[in-house]
Amino acid sequence: MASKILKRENGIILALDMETREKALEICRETSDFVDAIKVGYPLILNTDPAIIGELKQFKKPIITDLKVADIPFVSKRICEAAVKSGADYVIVHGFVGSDVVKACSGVARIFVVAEMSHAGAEEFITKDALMIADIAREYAEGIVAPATRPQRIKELRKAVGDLIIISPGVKAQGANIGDATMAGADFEIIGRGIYEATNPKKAAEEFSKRIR
Ligand code: O7M
Repeated sequence: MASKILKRENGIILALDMETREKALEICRETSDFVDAIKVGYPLILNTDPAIIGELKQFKKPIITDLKVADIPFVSKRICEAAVKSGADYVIVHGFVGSDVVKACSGVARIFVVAEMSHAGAEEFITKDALMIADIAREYAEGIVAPATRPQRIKELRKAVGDLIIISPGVKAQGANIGDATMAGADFEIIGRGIYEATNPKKAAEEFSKRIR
């Protein structure tokens, strides 16, 4: 695989799940010095335009499109191709759909695979298969998504994925403390509301990055 384009400086991936382009651009302007990548997903893309993906590139950070791709290989590949065409540097793909899907996506995009999720309901299904999903990721992906809300699981997943990148959501708004995921072995903490709903997003991002580092 070519060299990784996601580099750790601040240890934060900014999640943009707001509804307007203006708010997204404002938050990026205020905080981009303190984050290492920008993650954009359905709420912002569907409320604005897929062109928002390309527009976010002005902040000179890798753009991760969080499409949690989970379709048959043919369609999943098409989704990844469209994301890359729109300017995505990475696409997030689900692993529970199986290795053929992950493989198809990895042929056309740099991918992160969701190994395990941060919400309570994740324990009903995905948690029990997370280590097997991690094995698939090891073969095809640049990294995995693992839950900051369960640091012990990050430790286990770290053993399974070796030096793959671990990106970890669930911080602040979902209850995990800043730095917990990093201490457990994650490389980046994904933070959305903790930054974009803060009274002073710039100060919040700066403080969080200091604590993580
Ligand atoms: O910090 P928040 O809670 O406002 O936002 C968290 C972001 O991380 C949001 O964009 C979610 O879609 C994403 N996320 C989770 O919260 N939990 C997961 O298990 C997985 C993700 C994610 O990024 O998956 C790729």
